[in-house]
Amino acid sequence: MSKREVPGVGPYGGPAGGWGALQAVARALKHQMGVAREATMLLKVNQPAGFDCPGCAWPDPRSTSSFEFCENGAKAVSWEATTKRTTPEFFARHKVSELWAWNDHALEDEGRLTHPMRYDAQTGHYVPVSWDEAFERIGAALRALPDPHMAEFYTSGRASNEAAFLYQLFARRFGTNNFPDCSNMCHEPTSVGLPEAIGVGKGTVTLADFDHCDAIFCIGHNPGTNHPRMLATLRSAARRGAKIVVLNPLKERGLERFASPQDPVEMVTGRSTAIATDYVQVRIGGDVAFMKGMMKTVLALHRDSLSKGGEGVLDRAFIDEHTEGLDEVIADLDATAWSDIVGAAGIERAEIERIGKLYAGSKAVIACYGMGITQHHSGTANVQQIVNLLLMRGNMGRDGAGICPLRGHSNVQGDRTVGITEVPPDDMLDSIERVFKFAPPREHGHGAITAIEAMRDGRSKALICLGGNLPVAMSDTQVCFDAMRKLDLAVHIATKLNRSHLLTAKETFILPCLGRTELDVQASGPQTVTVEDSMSMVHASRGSLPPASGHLLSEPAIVARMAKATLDDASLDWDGWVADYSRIRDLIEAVFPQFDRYNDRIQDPGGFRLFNAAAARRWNTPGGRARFIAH
Ligand SMILES: Nc1nc2c(c(=O)[nH]1)N[C@H]1C(S)=C(S)[C@@H](COP(=O)(O)OP(=O)(O)OC[C@H]3O[C@@H](n4cnc5c(=O)[nH]c(N)nc54)[C@H](O)[C@@H]3O)O[C@H]1N2
Ligand SMILES: Nc1nc2c(c(=O)[nH]1)N[C@H]1C(S)=C(S)[C@@H](COP(=O)(O)OP(=O)(O)OC[C@H]3O[C@@H](n4cnc5c(=O)[nH]c(N)nc54)[C@H](O)[C@@H]3O)O[C@H]1N2
Ligand SMILES: [Mo]
Repeated sequence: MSKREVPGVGPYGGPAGGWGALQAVARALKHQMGVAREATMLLKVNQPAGFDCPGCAWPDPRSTSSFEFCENGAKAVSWEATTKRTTPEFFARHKVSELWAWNDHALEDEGRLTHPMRYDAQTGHYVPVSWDEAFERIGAALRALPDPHMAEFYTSGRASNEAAFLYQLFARRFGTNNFPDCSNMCHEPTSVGLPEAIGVGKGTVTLADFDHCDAIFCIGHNPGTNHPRMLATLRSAARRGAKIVVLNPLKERGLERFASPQDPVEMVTGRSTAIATDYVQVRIGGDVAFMKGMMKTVLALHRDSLSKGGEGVLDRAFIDEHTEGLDEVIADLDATAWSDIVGAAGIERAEIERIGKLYAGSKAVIACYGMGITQHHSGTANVQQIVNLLLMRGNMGRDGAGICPLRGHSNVQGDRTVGITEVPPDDMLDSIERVFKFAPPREHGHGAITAIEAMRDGRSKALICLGGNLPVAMSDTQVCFDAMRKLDLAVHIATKLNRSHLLTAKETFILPCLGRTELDVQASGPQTVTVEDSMSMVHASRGSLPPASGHLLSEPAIVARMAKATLDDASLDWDGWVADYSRIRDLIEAVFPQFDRYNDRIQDPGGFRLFNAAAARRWNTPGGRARFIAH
């Protein structure tokens, strides 16, 4: 491979974190916010009485110290709490066709949207519109569709549980399960692969498990830029001597060395902590093969031990009581030649065996993974191979062990939990029917890809976006852009301007909403929302900044008013629910029993953990057992 020079990019020898990170934060803050605002703001991130950081979905330590934020969290907060504004005057100055030539960063960097806007095709500008008129026109356009399945309800993973729940209720009452979701582009192999294997589509570990494991596998994710608070967790695991094994084709600096900005000694002395004890530069797409080599090694060790009268290396008691399918996997391992494994993994046999032995010699192992695993053709196989590896040694559902998918957006997991899914399970629909006394649609709806296809082919004519930047986030952007331009109705509930908003339909609206950092006052007073992190912890989030503009509505309020303007069902008390979000939580609890005593339990600053059957070694699979699945 030849090296290509990239202007401004060179080798970096320092650790991740440290002063470099703090300087970057300082620059971002100066660029986006006044000086007084930022300091108080950052002290409230991920604090028991503050708001949930919109930066990522890594959980918060229970005993949150003076501050718990990171370089990227600070940037994400300042990006939302910026003092810059995208006003009606801005839209009067710039035609949509002119804005199209701006880059994506420049569009968002104009700052927070301040007024509801409607696209005016005559002039090519966005023009202000009153909330009443916007909702009336949106409702009329939705009602005019010949079939409810011609509307798509997209969710980006930042919406709170409360907003997302009202949103799915609105769409299902309207008559469709069309819920394309950012999760379709992100952890879909987790949502599909994990339930088949262990009966739940979520990770099984808690933050405390990281204190008890003796090895952590970091497979295809990059905490240095994407979930930097995880580096503090990895750092303390490294310091107590846990092995940290990285599988990644690229050397990611944050996985090599980290200087904690929260550690005075490291900051003053310039020292840092080594993170990875073993860094394996596996070939792109070579993970299934590499792990197969590890499993082959574990099996060989097991047989060797048995032949010498030992107990073996496989966790037989766990396997016998809790799993099925190991025989097929063993047959597959025996039938696979090392030369094929080495070729596909791009790693020498001796090195694979060394890591296999390290795994076999560890008592409690956590496997973390991200987009390097999921964003592949073989994503589901990748995820299930990680499960196979863990099950061999009973590394599931006990202290210090389990699987840890690193979710992306800060509430992408919560949104799914409260019903944002195009493939709704029957028991959820039954509950909705029981609680709300209407028959929700049963047929499966569109995910992100099928939604775009339907828009491209003219089968879908309306798109509502609860945040996000759908056509830009999807691959095949040109197809998505063309599809967006064929719509009758496009509605964007957003904090900032982005390219999606410039792909105008016959009727197009930008509806500006409050962000996480902002005070949300409704009829009953200031409101709290709730979110769920990567480890199934649900907790409260309350903003405190004055809203970016006096014209903003909250996401639950926007969804509710859209629903009211569209549906003809007086039994749904949209106004009452928005007046007091604890009533929305009561509804969530009524539909999803795992939210039992929801409003009580979020009084605890750390929140509560949703029951995770696999973590309790209860397997919601057809056979009632965790499944080895050969790949
Ligand atoms: N600052 C910032 N933070 C974010 C986001 C953001 O936009 N900005 N987005 C959030 C979201 S939505 C998400 S999903 C997460 C994503 O966070 P990550 O899951 O960390 O995703 P990537 O940045 O895509 O990193 C993928 C890693 O996998 C490696 N990789 C690539 N191919 C392979 C392979 O075949 N095998 C293995 N083993 N590794 C491979 C790459 O080298 C890279 O290190 O970040 C979240 N955090
Ligand atoms: N090329 C490329 N494409 C990718 C990825 C990649 O790494 N590379 N990653 C994929 C992944 S993992 C994901 S998860 C998707 C993400 O896809 P999306 O979630 O659709 O995209 P984002 O860029 O995160 O959305 C940013 C927009 O969300 C809006 N926003 C921000 N905060 C809020 C809020 O609090 N409320 C509301 N209503 N709106 C808000 C702002 O208007 C902002 O412009 O992209 C996928 N696509
Ligand atoms: Mo993501």
